[in-house]
Amino acid sequence: MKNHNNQKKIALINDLSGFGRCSIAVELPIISTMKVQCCPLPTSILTNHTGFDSFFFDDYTEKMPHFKEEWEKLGLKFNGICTGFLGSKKQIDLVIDFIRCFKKKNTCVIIDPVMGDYGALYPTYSAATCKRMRKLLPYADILTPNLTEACILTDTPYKEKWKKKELIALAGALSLKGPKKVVITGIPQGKFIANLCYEAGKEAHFLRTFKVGTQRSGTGDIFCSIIAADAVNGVAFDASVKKASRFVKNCIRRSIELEIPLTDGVCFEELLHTLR
Ligand code: PXL
Repeated sequence: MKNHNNQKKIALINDLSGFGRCSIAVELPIISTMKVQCCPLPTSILTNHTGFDSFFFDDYTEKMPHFKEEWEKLGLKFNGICTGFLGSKKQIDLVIDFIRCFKKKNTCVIIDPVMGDYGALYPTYSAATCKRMRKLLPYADILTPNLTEACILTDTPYKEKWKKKELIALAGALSLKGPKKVVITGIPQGKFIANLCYEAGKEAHFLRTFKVGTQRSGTGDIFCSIIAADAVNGVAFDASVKKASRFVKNCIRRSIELEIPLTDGVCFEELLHTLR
């Protein structure tokens, strides 16, 4: 019988940046390629992401409740809810509202607590927004912070060098706040980049890939969208983390070949077919 819910779908709550390959602009094609219907709910619209010297930012907070109302009328059911860049405290409260409305027994909530990188906050994030972000953690099934975000969320001072034990404790502290699965991304370990894969009740482990080039914008969003699509497709968490890190690494490699500026993210379009 025809039904809006015959195919797996993810509600994607994130910004739409016209240039710079991040958030919805990368997550939508990836989730679609992985055979999951993607329903975007924009939090803001930007000409280009905030890593450029200049950008125009249009806040979408006031329009966000319409999505919840109309999608409820349509009777939409989501297998996944995936959140990313949020512009204000009010937006975080609206996201909580949305999750409360649409999270059912089989809905996986994936929260990418986008707040900063390299020990610093993104320019649109205030200390108050970061504090409010912690309120989202109890609703998360999967959390995908980078090292900077993991520190902010646990009130841990950021530093460059970490012992494995300290990182596992950091992931454990995050997991205690809600998410059963946590992956701390982009941990520099000499020639490698590691992701710490933590599942409550299981032994934590580090998955390492050779570092290629420097970190680029949007790679966290690519990573998170693969984790989200895999989660609703029932792929094991560590296999999914491996797939996501390998894909990001290959995208960075191709971007170096094509001499893509760091601000412009990665040319994932060239490799999208490998996710099929
Ligand atoms: O990739 C994270 C991200 C998402 N959205 C916007 C950003 C950034 C990082 O700079 O500026 C608008």
